[in-house]
Amino acid sequence: MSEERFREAMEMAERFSVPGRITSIEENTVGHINRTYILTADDGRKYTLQRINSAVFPHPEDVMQNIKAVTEHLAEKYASLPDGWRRALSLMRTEDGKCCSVAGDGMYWRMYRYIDNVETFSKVTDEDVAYNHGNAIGKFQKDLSDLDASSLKTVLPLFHDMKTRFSQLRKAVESASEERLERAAGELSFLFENEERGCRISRLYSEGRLPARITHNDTKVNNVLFSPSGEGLCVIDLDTVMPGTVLFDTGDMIRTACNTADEDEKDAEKVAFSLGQYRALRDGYLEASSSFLTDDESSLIKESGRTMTEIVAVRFLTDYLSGDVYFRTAYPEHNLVRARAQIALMKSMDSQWRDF
Ligand code: GN1
Ligand code: MG
Repeated sequence: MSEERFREAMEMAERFSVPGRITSIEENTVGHINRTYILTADDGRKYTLQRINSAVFPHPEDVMQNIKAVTEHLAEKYASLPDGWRRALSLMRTEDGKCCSVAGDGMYWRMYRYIDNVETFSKVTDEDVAYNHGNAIGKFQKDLSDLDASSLKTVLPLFHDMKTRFSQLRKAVESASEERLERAAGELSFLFENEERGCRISRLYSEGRLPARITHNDTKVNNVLFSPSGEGLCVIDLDTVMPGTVLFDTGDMIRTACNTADEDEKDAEKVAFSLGQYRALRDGYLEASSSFLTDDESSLIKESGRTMTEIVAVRFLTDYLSGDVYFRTAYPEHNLVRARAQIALMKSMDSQWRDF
């Protein structure tokens, strides 16, 4: 980490009220959007400090309002459990009692209590992990089902609207370099062939034919903290919590928990959709959610996995064609590799579609 980043993070950390003195700061680069630091204080306590990416979230105050509402609701629910504080993120307050602090450059920063002694996964190769992932997402939705969805802000309008994502892809095609267009030609034609089918779920939602509930919208497996015994303990990364259809969440968990390779696997042949993990994930999810799901919602779970894999492929490819302006990348072809891996996953789903 650069000296400048260290100093900036330390200055922001000091604005939050914590019992000890911060003695170490490490950068965590797992997420694609925000800047994240893990802090340790001299009393051994740890914290997560984050700078919200305002290019992605133009209204960080709305993001924070949603996160405050959701974390407080969950904290109240889990208050009587001995490990209740480990089951929901908790926001630290600034010296003047606020949930975030605005830096001199206008960027919003927030701090969470760090939940330690947990396991996280970037890919899943085990059915028990898949079951527990599904169960954690179902429980998250269920525990928020008594909070009024309309009380939350729509922080990113049309975030999972496939039609919108395809129009962004078309725009990116218009302004892309010849070289990138050429490299992405095969992926582009596959995605355009699958446009109509991919639009189905978001169309049903926008027409009001699927209920609006509180959804997470980024349920990938590395956004779940698992206890050492394997239980899905806490769902993190709450930036995109807002009203949506539960199918956005089922889809994204299927996309990540049933892929036996990493999201950015370079060798597309290694990407495979695991039916066993799918069944386990679905069972874990339904165990927690079947009491509130409608028949329409349940019957579209399988399709949601394909749809959310497609939407992420469209978004990675759009970013590749736009010159990598949205997702953090580690090398020039990273977004293309990511899009290819998602398409390989869709193809693996299709080859087993009748067996789901
Ligand atoms: C981004 O921030 P991170 O890495 O958890 C993205 C998600 C994508 C995901 C793909 C706000 O999530 O929508 O599904 O990358 N978040 C935003 O890995 O765009
Ligand atoms: Mg996220």
